[in-house]
Amino acid sequence: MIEQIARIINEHDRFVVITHVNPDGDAIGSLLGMYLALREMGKTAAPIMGAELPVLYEFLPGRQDVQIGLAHLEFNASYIIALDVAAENRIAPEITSLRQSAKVINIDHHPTNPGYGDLNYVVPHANATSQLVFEILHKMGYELSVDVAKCLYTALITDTGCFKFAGVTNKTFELAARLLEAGVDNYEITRYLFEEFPASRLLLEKLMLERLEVLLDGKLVISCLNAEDYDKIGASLSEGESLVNKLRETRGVEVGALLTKLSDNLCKASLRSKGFVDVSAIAAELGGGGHRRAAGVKSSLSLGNLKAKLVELIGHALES
Ligand SMILES: [Mn+2]
Repeated sequence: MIEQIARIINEHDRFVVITHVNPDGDAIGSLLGMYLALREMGKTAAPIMGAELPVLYEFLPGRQDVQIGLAHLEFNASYIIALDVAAENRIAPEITSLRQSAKVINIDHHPTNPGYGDLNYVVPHANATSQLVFEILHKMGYELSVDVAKCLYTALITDTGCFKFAGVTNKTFELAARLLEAGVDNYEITRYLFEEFPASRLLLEKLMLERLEVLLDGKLVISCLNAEDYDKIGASLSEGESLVNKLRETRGVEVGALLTKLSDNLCKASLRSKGFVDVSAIAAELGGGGHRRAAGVKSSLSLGNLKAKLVELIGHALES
């Protein structure tokens, strides 16, 4: 499949590149990396998102070309390249109509991806979608620029937690080495991503820690935030994205869960596990999805009910 996708991209022009709603570093890095590489190859391409780029990623090259929605798209795309999008309902509603006029190339590493594209390159053991973007570009004979490498490296270190998470192998470091060889400055990227948080994020973290509860014999750490907290602090929702990781950093903890009440009838839960609990299965039971050790769900349950349900499901998973 990779050969076929590489050939199709080589032989065609006019690509729209998209990713999932609430994009993380892998989503945005893969999106901008693929977009910039297509442009460098002389192709017509546009990176399209459903909402503004999160502030955290404003250091990335290509960000100024991101279009919000379809109003300013100036060409008819022949292919839509969907990156890191686990399911079609993870595409922003503002841009789903693209699908009517163009074929979809689905490039992803979520194990739950059903292969909704016309062409699918889904590799669950890949560390990040950006690894698959790199492989395809390499197959195409594309020579890596420092700008594209920066984007792909950002994606890689985000999805591996700076090479801390499960699934990191010698291959991960080989890819990292290729990207650094292309001219990426590791500290420049890690500083932007992990040492330049706005003060508002620290205040969110403080609230999260104040409210945390240790349950299930110390194996679950759970906390809650709500939309009013974000408003009061002046933080955007994207600033809370990786806070949940903090909740699993303690000895004996197997699952960290951060619940956020987004509105009166919508809550979300971010789940992280450390050893054996498959949080993507727990999220799937409630209508969400993700990876074994990192998953999430949006739910119309009240915060209290969602929390009770999660504690129950995690309790079962810990017993089995
Ligand atoms: Mn990813």
